[in-house]
Amino acid sequence: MSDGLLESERTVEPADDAELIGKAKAVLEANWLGHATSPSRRLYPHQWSWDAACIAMGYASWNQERAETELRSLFSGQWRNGLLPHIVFTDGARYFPGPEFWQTERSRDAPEWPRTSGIVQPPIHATAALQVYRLASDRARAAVFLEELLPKLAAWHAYLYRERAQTDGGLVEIWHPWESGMDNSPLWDVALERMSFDAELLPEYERVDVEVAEAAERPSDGEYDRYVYLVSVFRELAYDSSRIKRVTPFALQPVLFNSLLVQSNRDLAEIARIVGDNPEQFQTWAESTASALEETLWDDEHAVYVDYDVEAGGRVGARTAAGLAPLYAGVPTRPRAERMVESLADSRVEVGYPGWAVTSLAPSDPGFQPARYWRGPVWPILNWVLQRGLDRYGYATLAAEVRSAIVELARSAGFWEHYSPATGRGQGGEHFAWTAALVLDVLREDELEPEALRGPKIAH
Ligand code: 9WN
Repeated sequence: MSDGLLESERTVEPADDAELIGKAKAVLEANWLGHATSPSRRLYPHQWSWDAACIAMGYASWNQERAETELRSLFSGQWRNGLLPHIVFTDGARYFPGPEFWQTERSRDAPEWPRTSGIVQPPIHATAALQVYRLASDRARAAVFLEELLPKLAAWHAYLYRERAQTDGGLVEIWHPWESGMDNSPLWDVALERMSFDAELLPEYERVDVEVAEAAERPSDGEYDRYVYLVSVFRELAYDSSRIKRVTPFALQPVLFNSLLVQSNRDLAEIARIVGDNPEQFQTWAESTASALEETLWDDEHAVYVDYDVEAGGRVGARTAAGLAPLYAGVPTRPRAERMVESLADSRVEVGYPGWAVTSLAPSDPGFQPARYWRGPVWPILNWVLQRGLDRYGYATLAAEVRSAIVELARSAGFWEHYSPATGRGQGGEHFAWTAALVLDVLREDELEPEALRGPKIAH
């Protein structure tokens, strides 16, 4: 394992863009399991749902077959009720909680094989599938792929609206912090603290993550007890959503999850048009979730969107960069978008001039911890979502600066799970697949200028 030092600290010449692309591809290759790509060989040796979607987007411009296989493998784990599991397991790899802990065989909906977890992750898959089509070298083949994926994507979204939405609104809810993709974000603190359970009665378990990554860069043991407790409730209820919905102590409507869903619905509507199917249902879903975000989750005082705690019946107090995600889906009105961009200063850190990135928690927040996972570090995915949002509203220079930060962090420290906002040092897991994939997405080989013509990357 390398030390995560900045290249400058090692006195190695930084890679130019073409070399960096080569290194990113090598990271994906090293994580290739033969049927799918693991996020990081030692820390996460299986396939993860929203990572896989980002990884497919990273493969899209140069390896159509891999991109298609990545999504196909993920959907091979889809449940009969449409649930797309957050992990599709690979036999024999070491991770907690593994298939023997999830015991998804208790549900009639889970596939016998591949083994999977029993919860979900943010829905960004239709967006990935559409990108795979758009960048494909063989469009005819990609159209056949879209035709194959459309009913599966439709079943996935239908599951979310059927099992995870309240009857009167378009927002869908999560029942576990892992479902947010931002596991130990302060967004879930109040809901987790409210949960009461007897730690003595928890099923026995042993963490593997803290053997493989720095414990100080991972969630705490107390948080893991809560994660494990929630899984034990779900498996006790045989993963039956109608029963879980009645008793789950944790139910939130996250801004990021719902924003990605809006865009995925828009992209699913486009997929339907491409293959000659009816896009109406997907457009209706997109609009209902977008309106609910506008009406329920906008925080006018802080000019950002906030999550809703369904269990407590109120808004979540913590504010993070995830609250900017509606820009990505084109949800806010122009005046709201302008105010959001003005308020960005709170959570941005300068990384590799002229780049800047948002942190997972604003440095000014008393709970900010620069190394502790989703409580401060810079995460490529949050910045990738932001740069797409900024571009969408015409902030081309700002978007390019965020892209520059994503690229420069990887260029100087390597492809890490997350980065220190203070030093740019790599943290968490190393040789990280979706970090490489997102770099490949923002720095596309087909768009590189020949060496001689290459000037400064950012126009001011
Ligand atoms: C639990 C794989 C996943 C990401 C999540 C990230 C982390 C898992 C963990 O790793 O979560 O799902 O064990 O910490 O929080 O966003 O998808 O990269």
